[in-house]
Amino acid sequence: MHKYYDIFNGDADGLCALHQLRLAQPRPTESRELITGVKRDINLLSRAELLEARAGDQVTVLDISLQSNAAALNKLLARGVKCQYFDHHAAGMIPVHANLKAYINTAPDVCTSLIVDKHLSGAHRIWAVVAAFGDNLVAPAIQAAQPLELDHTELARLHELGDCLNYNAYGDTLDDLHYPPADLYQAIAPYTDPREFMLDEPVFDVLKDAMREDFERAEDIKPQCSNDAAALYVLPDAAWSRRVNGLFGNRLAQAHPRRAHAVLVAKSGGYVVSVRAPVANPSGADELCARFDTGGGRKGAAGINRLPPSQLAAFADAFRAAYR
Ligand SMILES: [Mn+2]
Repeated sequence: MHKYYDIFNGDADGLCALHQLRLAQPRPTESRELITGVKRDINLLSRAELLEARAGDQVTVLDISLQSNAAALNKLLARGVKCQYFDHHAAGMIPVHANLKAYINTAPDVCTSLIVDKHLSGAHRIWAVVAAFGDNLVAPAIQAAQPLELDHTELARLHELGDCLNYNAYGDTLDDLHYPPADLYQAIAPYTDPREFMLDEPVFDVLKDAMREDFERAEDIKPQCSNDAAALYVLPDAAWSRRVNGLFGNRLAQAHPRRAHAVLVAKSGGYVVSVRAPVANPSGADELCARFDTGGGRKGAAGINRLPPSQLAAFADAFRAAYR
């Protein structure tokens, strides 16, 4: 019997993309394997489970960059494994192979769940709306929801669900998360309607409360330095810091669009740094971070994987000088 491997990013977009697809095209549980992880864990095609994949088996990949998985993908294709690939991240060269069907769209107003929605002709649109909200694509989410004729309260609830599913995926390892994403997928899998899921399952309320608590902890932290142009925060070495730092940075950026933000999370032997340039002038973050070892990123948002404690002061100076 052939096996089915469903490989998906553990965030709202990955979960909802797979959910839409399997509502429309169910797979037999006994021959199916789920492969997922924390949001940042994107090298999923290199997982050991896939070493057993053989000719005729089917792999479905959702919401992880093809570029980052190209070598592993090519090996699977060469072994005769059939691959369906849905994604909106930078793809690099898409292999041309009889065993590969790729649905890639890197437009900034598209997420993987919207790509799957198009593939399924809108069959489970409401889950694509949840995912688009989760990926912070608010306007596309509202646009996609038009034919569903939802009222404002329902839309706001779907937005909250998207945020909660997305929040759950942030952390260094599965231990940081409230729910392993595979379990969260199994929890939503029986529901065709997210509104029923929110009413019937405790998961939504658990995540909503946990997210609020994490935010309250972050808001208690005073910035190490702050002026009109730049603010720098250091969060402690704790699971809640790793869960909330990305969302905390987004919220700061939205609240202060003319200010640059650096959010550092302490980690044994240094800091993980994320820098967001001012929303009103998104530039310079990549250059600033690239001046430090393990630094890099995009103009508007960049980071340093590991900043040694001895360089904290130098980083703070460079950050303030870059955004005056
Ligand atoms: Mn996504």
